[in-house]
Amino acid sequence: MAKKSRVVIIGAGAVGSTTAFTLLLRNRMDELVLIDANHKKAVGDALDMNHGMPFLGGAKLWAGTYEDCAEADIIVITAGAAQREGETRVDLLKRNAAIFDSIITEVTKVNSHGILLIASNPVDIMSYLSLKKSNWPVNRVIGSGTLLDSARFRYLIGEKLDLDPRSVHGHIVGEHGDSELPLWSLANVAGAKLSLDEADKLEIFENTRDAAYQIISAKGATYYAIALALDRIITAILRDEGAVLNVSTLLQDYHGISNVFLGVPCIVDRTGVREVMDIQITEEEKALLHRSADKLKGLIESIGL
Ligand code: 6V0
Repeated sequence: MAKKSRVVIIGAGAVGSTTAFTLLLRNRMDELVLIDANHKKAVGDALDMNHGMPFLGGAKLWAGTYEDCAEADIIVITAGAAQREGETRVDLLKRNAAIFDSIITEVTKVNSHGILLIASNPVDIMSYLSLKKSNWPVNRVIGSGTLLDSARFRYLIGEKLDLDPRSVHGHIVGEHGDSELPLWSLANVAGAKLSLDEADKLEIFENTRDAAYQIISAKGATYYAIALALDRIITAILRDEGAVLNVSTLLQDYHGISNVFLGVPCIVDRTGVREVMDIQITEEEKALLHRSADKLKGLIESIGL
């Protein structure tokens, strides 16, 4: 009998439970496990979603424990404190670093073959911490990176040009956060440059970069689009797609940047990040990418990682 595919989500809060529901709706795996420090919440979510099983695709779902990570193909970490209104992602760092330390210890006690997919913020640093703590190969520790930001960017460009965002190609790279940058030099529709002036570009980028602040100020948290972005990465892994996605990975000699996780276009398949794409960027974009890398390196150093 073929091995069952299993995804474990650690942190059944807004992001974790919405991701679980998205995966179930799209019938992505055979088994889905929810783990949360608040076990009662995970039990409640599992019950609620299980009651929809007659309308879904046949996956098994339960609220579990770390023992369930042993058979997991992908362990998604969405645990931690959510960004508070006015709080930068970086302010979250110290609160989430301690939580991660214990989660990675528990996961690696029982699993050494899976893929860690990190979404908790600041995601690039949490991914770096997960790599160091797990000691797993670099390709198997992935951050959601700037995939969500790139989706927001494509949506906003599409809105401005009255085009379907799926027809818009565009990349946000760097930190998932304030120092991220748009690669305007690569943005296109069917290979054609975008007809946007500098004011349009600035407005689109600022609304992309500040989207999380806008949503958090309106309703306290963001979870639908990130759940879809996580679903996209999970699908690329489980189906061995070789999809190009802007995930966060440990860069080595990437436009002169090493030893830091940043969101850049990567090829994602069953092995995790199979390859970092070798893309041409302008000198100005390179300088901004270095600035983003330097910011994250400074933070990593400041907490003694
Ligand atoms: P939430 O709704 O507060 O959920 C967090 C969950 O984690 C709660 O259910 C907690 O009980 C649980 N938790 C806390 N500590 C532990 C632990 N040690 N073990 C297991 N579970 C634990 O937060 P929300 O779901 O809104 O956000 C979760 C994380 O995702 C935050 O760090 C957000 O900043 C981050 N996001 C990342 C995005 C991205 O693009 N990468 C996008 C949106 C949110």
